[in-house]
Amino acid sequence: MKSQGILVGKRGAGKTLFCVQFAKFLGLRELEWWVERADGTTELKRMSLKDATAGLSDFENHTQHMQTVSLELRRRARRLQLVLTDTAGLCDGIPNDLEMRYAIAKTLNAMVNTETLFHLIDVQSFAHSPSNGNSVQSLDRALAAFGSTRKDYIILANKMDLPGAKKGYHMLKRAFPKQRVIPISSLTGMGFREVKHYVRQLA
Ligand SMILES: Nc1nc2c(ncn2[C@@H]2O[C@H](COP(=O)(O)OP(=O)(O)OP(=O)(O)O)[C@@H](O)[C@H]2O)c(=O)[nH]1
Ligand SMILES: [Mg+2]
Repeated sequence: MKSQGILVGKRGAGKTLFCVQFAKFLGLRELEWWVERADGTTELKRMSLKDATAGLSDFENHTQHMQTVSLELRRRARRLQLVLTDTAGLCDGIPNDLEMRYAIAKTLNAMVNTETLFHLIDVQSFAHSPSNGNSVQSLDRALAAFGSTRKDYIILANKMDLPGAKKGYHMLKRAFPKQRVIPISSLTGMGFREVKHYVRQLA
C-alpha cells in the first residue's frame, strides 16, 4: 500500500534533516531524492545518508527544490510505502529572490494536491516568539488551519533536544489544542517511533 505525504514548515524548522534521519531510522543506507527543478524537469540524486546530512550543518543551506524520497515500512506481513516530499521552507510575505518565490509557489501547489501534511515546527524558536497575532506564529497558524482541511495532518514539534524546547512544546500544545502533536528531535531521533506508528496507520 502506498501513501503520499508532504513536509511543510518555516525555513530552518528541520524538514530536510527529518527526512534524512527518518529514512535512516527506517533502515535506509542510501537516499534517492527525486528533485524537481525549476524548469519542470526531475533529476534523480543518489547520496549516502552521511553526505545528505553533511550539508545541513550549515544553517544557510535552504532547500530550493521539492525533493521526494520513497520510504518503506512494514505492518505485519504487509509492505507500506510512504512517498515523502521535502519542500522549500515557507516565510511570511513574498521573498525578493525569484527562485525562492517559485519554490514557495511549488510548495503551496503541492500542499493542495497532497492528502497528508506533516507540519514541522521548531519548538525552540516557537518558545521565543511573542504569543499573539505575531507574524512568526501566524504562518504556523495558517498552516494548521489549512492542515485541518486535509485527510491527515500532524504537527511534528521539532528540536526537542535544545534548551527551552519543553517550554516551546507546551506553548505549541496550547496554541493548537485540537491538533495531534508529536514531540521529536530530528537530530537525536527522539519521537521517531511514534511518527512511524502514525505513518503505519495512514495506508
Ligand atoms: N539541535 C537540533 N538541530 C536541528 C534539528 N533539526 C534540524 N536541526 C538543524 O536546523 C538547521 C536547519 O535544518 P534543515 O533540516 O535544513 O531545515 P529545513 O526546514 O529543511 O530548512 P529549509 O530547507 O530552509 O526550509 C540545520 O542546521 C539542522 O542541523 C533538531 O531536531 N535539533
Ligand atoms: Mg530543507
